[in-house]
Amino acid sequence: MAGILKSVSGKNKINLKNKKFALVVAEWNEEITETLFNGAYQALLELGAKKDNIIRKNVPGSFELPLGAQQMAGQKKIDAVICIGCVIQGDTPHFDYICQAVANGIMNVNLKFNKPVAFGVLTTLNKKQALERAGGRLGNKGEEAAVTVVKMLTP
Ligand code: DLZ
Repeated sequence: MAGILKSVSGKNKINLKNKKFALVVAEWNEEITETLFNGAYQALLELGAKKDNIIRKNVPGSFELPLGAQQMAGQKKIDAVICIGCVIQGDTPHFDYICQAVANGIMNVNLKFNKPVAFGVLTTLNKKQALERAGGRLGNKGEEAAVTVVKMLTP
């Protein structure tokens, strides 16, 4: 077990065999979000989750992540949700509206359902910054989001 995954090993490690996860993945900037998805998915498997207990739901863009997360978190069988997205700044204030709405929306889902819902959403100034955080020199933020929900499930 490497890197950040080590932070959930040790005597407090939770058994994930019967835990069910939903990954909600935005299709915008797909090259990036697929890498984040793979990071999160592999991390869950390495931490002990079963393939059959991980479901994926695609949404068009990051703005749709809170609704997708709500649809998943509202299901009794789902223990935790990981939202995956990538918003890259453009020439207009659109970026700020999307990022703020997505962050607030995802936080609301956490609190509404009392379940971990991770913010695995890159909000970057350019594509280079996004690539650095999607398997590049700054790691994979999808993997970190998976570790976050596992830590939150740990009693
Ligand atoms: C419209 C839009 C733009 C310009 N940029 C992004 C982006 O960088 N990342 C992302 O995830 N989604 C983007 N979107 C799409 C919005 O999230 C949303 O899907 C649309 O505004 C429709 O609600």
